[in-house]
Amino acid sequence: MIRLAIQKSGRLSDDSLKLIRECGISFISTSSKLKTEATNFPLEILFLRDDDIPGYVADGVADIGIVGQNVLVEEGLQALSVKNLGFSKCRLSLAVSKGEAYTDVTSLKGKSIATSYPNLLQEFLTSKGVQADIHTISGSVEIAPSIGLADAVCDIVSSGSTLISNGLREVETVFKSEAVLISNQNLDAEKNRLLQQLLFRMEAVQQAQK
Ligand code: PRT
Ligand code: ZN
Repeated sequence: MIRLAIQKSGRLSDDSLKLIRECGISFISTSSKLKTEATNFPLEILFLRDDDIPGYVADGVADIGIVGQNVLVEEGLQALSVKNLGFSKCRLSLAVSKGEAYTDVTSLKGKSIATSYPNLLQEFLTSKGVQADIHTISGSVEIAPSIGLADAVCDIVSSGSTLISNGLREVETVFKSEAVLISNQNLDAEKNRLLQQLLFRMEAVQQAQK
């Protein structure tokens, strides 16, 4: 039996469940359940918060998982990555107030930036040689400039409409992300065989969609 961790409820959930089903795996999922067992493959599915998935896979609580690269890399666990899955695409971007002057990334020198991704942001700023003040907050990052908490934000963007509705202008892409399959690095032979079977089926699903 191999244990897969997926997001319980959020932007990764539907496409994660869809991918497993497209791999020919049947299971009963109810929104209240925290785990379920497949009926036609030796697979157990755990439903977790996305932020917890990389850590649980690293620790072996789950054998494999599906998570956004943004969360995986922020947590410093990119070594667990096995396969890009092509859904939940988004980007981590820097944005400033609509009226704020901005020429390039050096405009952020000495400014305060609110984000839930301090590590990815710090790495980006360091690579550009820019020193800024990073304020780590866990949610509602987009309102930080309008309430005077920060000069700029660094947050996840997909359509861009959330930034616009908060009077913000996207100025730099910090990181591009999509969903990724991750694996514990010490799987036993049996679990590794099951992972290879799943990967084979996922390849076939992706080929069929091309
Ligand atoms: O409860 P749990 O902790 O499990 O979920 P969560 O609320 O932390 O995550 P969730 O479900 O919002 O996102 C899960 C993953 O989906 C993220 O880690 C990304 O990899 C990916 N993803 C794809 C997104 C988006 N698109 C997205 N648009 N994650 C967040 N957003 C948010 C963003 O934070 C902002 O508030 O949507 C808003 C912007 O959207 P647009 O379309 O207005 O630009
Ligand atoms: Zn989360």
